[in-house]
Amino acid sequence: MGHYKSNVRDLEFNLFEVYGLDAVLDSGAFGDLDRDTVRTMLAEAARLAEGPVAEPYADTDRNPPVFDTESHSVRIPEPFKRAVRAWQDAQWWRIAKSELVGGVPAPSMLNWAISEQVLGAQPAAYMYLSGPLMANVLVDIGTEQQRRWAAQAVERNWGATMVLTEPDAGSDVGAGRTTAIEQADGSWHLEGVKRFITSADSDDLFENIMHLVLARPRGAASGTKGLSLFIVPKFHFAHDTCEPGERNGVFVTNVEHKMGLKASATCELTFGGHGIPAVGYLVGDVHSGIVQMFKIIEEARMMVGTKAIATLSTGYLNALNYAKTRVQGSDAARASDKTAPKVSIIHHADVRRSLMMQKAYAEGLRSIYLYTAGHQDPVVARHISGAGADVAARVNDLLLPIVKGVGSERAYQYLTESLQTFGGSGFLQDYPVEQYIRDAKIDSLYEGTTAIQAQDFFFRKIARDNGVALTHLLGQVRVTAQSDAGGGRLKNEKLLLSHALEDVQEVVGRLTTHLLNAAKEPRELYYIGLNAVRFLLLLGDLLVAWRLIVAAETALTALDAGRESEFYTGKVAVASFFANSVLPHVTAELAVVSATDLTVMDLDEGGF
Ligand code: ST9
Ligand code: FAD
Repeated sequence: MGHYKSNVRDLEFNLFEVYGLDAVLDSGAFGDLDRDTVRTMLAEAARLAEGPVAEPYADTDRNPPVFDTESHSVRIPEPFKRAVRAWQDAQWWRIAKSELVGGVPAPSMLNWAISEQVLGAQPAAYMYLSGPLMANVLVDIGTEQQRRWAAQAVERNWGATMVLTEPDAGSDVGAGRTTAIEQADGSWHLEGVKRFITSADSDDLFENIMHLVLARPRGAASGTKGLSLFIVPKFHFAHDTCEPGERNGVFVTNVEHKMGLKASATCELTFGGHGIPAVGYLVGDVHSGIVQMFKIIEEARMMVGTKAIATLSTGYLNALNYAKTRVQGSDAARASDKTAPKVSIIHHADVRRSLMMQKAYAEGLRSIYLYTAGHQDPVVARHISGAGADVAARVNDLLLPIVKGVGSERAYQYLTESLQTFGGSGFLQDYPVEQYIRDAKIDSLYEGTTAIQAQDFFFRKIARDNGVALTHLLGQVRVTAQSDAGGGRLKNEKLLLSHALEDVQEVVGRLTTHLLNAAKEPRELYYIGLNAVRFLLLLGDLLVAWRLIVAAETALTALDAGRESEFYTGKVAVASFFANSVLPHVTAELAVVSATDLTVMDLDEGGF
């Protein structure tokens, strides 16, 4: 058995018992797909993820890909390549993709439920296998010819990258200096150096690689609005058959040495620096690079959040396993009795507290990413929250920074609790948790740091949306807080949820006032900057509590019907524990927001 522990039971619980996905499937919205088929798919994905895909996880960390300076290529260890191919051969990428690239109709929820498993077992494998995902986006944004290339790219097994970052353009993508020069035949030559590019070379995994690159045509405006998106292939290819030919002038010029996620090669990529032009093709024949790239970024942010949550889940399940078997000390209630039997550490109150927090975030955040995915299909969104297509899209946009920003921050924070459960053994490489922590740290950094997610959340997803999606979402939270589902047994939890909801709304009101005041006094924006991450995290806590309480309502119904008591009692207990021990902090966070002043903004740098 490898390191990865999936949680198919919880995935099924969410999909069918909480979200009632079978009702949508029964309506025929996704062809013949039915509940039994979905269950078989989840079980098969788990078998693969826990087995051959997870197998070389530690080995690839200790023996990561190596860069060959002479040939500008990356050599990937064979065991890892076998894991990648095992997942690739199962063809899970087809789920919920366009039929133009060989996809099959399915709910986005199912796609992400299956993806969670590879993202927990071997996240870098998912990233190397992004070719079909890129092709699926190209179907949306490409020209007719590029759509044909997209279909061929899948058929012919091409890899893909997303290429934005430069040494002086990280969060500030608009500062990018890579230049594009138009050629007489309509193609472009790119010149510049990009940094931190994931999978920019991948040994012999793929026939070719499509780099999707942001560059600035000569003379275009500064900032993100002046950027255009180009397809730059590793090998030139025949435009009708896609048969690869000569090497294009784009070369990997370095591979980074990293804290974690070492299986994923992070490359410096140089365009036109080796005497051969780096030929590119303008995507969609339009200069709309940042809008087009955000289609990919949205997909990637969902991936990063799900990866973090998947890692927390397997960290928790490994810790739980250990806590049941590690014997140390005796029951605190028998502390004075020196003859009391020794117990496993799960008997100790502090271990239980810690495990419950891990469970709460792992399961609450899973429910949130599935809810988000549910709003990526109008038919599913209507079923889950009554949202029409327009509101569903806005809710998805609103929740992406929660999945990505809160998912990554809480996963990293609570993976350290998973490690703590192992005591000193957790610090060793005998167990997977220390690697989980190293591999998950990147999730709060790439695809927009947490500060960027928090600003996106407030300025774009709330203020610019005029609060439409937030009102819909908080309306759903209010329905739960006010409903008598659970027959009064969740009364206290719902009262706490109600209070937290009011406090969150008060925070939104305060931040909005600062935004309005900023029209006259721009320094008012600092109040938002000082509180943006706090606000993102506290809204995340409200939503985790909400999803756990909804799960507890479902569990109580199942218990009343006399079903599977351990799983369901756990659901009720974790909702109660989280509401009681976390929701009161929302009030404290409101106090912090209210008391914010600009002292730290006025402080000279020397005072830090
Ligand atoms: C990275 C990769 O980190 C990590 C791992 C990837 C592994 C996969 C590799 C393989 C990929 C291959 C492809 C496969 C496809 C799928 C893959 C899945 C795995 N929503 O506010 P403004 C737009 S990559 C939508 O004025 P600034 C919008 O058009 C590096 N659109 O800001 C807007 O115009 P308007 C990731 C949005 O000051 C325009 O941008 N790097 C959104 O100009 C300008 O916006 C980052 O993520 C949105 N949320 O620019 C950079 N936001 O307003 C992080 C903006 O008129 N930095 N737009 O509509 C940021 O996000 C900055 O805030 C900024 C600022 C760049 C947007
Ligand atoms: P900076 O932007 O310099 O940020 C440094 C600090 O300042 C952060 O804490 C940040 O939150 C803060 N900060 C910056 N600006 C602001 C602001 N306006 N308000 C508040 N705080 C701010 N890029 C790609 O294009 N393609 C890839 O495939 C890719 N893969 C990657 C893989 C790895 C392993 C890594 C490490 C990076 C990858 N990246 C990739 C780049 C990644 O997206 C950037 O690292 C990220 O966007 C942050 O940019 P930066 O590192 O330059 O940090």
